[in-house]
Amino acid sequence: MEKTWRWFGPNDKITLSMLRQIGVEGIVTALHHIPNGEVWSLEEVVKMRDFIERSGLRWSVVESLPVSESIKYGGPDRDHLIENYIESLANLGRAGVKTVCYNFMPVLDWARTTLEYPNGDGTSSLYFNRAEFAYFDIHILKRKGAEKDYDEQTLNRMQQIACTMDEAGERRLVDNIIVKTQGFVNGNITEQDQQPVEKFRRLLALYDGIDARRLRANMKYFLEAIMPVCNEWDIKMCVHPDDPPLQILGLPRIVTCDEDIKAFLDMVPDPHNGLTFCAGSLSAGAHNDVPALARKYADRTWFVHLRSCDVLPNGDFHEASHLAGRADLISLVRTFERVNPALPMRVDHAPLMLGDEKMGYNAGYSFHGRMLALGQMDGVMAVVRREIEEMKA
Ligand code: DNO
Repeated sequence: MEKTWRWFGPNDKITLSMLRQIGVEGIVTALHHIPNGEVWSLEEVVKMRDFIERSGLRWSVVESLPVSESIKYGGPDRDHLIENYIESLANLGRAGVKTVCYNFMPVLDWARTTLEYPNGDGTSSLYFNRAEFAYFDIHILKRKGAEKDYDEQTLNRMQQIACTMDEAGERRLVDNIIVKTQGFVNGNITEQDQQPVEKFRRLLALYDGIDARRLRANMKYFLEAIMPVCNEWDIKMCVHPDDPPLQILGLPRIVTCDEDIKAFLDMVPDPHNGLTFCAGSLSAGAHNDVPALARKYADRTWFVHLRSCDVLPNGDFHEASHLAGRADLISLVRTFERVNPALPMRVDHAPLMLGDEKMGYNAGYSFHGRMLALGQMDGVMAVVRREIEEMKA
């Protein structure tokens, strides 16, 4: 697989020359300075491409070209926003950037409750505590009917949390769940927002009456509209699975499991409609057999996120080492190296270690942690490629 790295543009503290030194081949990035919904002009795309190429790397994958909320819930301006999206895709195609990752998650891009959960060895990882999430939903957001979405055990744990919760703790939860994990991925809420919870409630309200069936129909409408430009420029669209792959906050989520993936691939059966195989997101759902999903969908996978989670009996999950956890990345590398050895892969979220915690990196995107993970995956890929060669000989 092609070794890529998510880089956040010229202001990223991790520079392209650092990435060359650690064996990165391709860059995954976006035009983060262009507001959601606006056209990515050819000039801006070429500027970014050339900046990357001057360092001896290539712009392999766009992550993400964000799908505006209104396209997802089917607002009155969706056709105009889809036109803009098509124009951005055409400009990417003209510039030779042909793999585009996006997601179709309403309101929230990804969710964690703790960003620095101590691992016991001095490093820390991202963590999703189901009971803390319930506290956010029920006590902070005060969503109507939220209690019925949680089992008794989670509600009991939540009561314990409520006994010791204070203002600072509530602020931390809001910050982790809807601010720090969102802003840097062009999400709906940024660090500048003064009233994040109010804004978040207004966003949730946009989905009143939108169930999974409607959301899926809107996804189909969007995909059918963009397939002609994807065919013209051979652009591979790859949807990112919902993270976590669960129903949350009363929102419909439609890329969470085997049936969902099958449904969206079948509803627009064009090879340009494909998947970002995010092993981390998928492994956070106890219902997903990740290696089996990889085998089943490798031929419609255009981009891979290598990351692994462990799910605890109480429903919490945390991000594991890239060589451990439920995702079984060794098995995944075997599958993808066989089916498509040119497939771009990047290591995804990794622990904070060796001073990463002082650097202010975007949540999940440490330097040392990701470098270690890339080294681990590089080793696995080298062994697997050797195995494949030996089998052919
Ligand atoms: C989080 C990422 C997501 C992902 C988008 C793709 O770290 O995995 O933000 O980039 O969902 O659209």
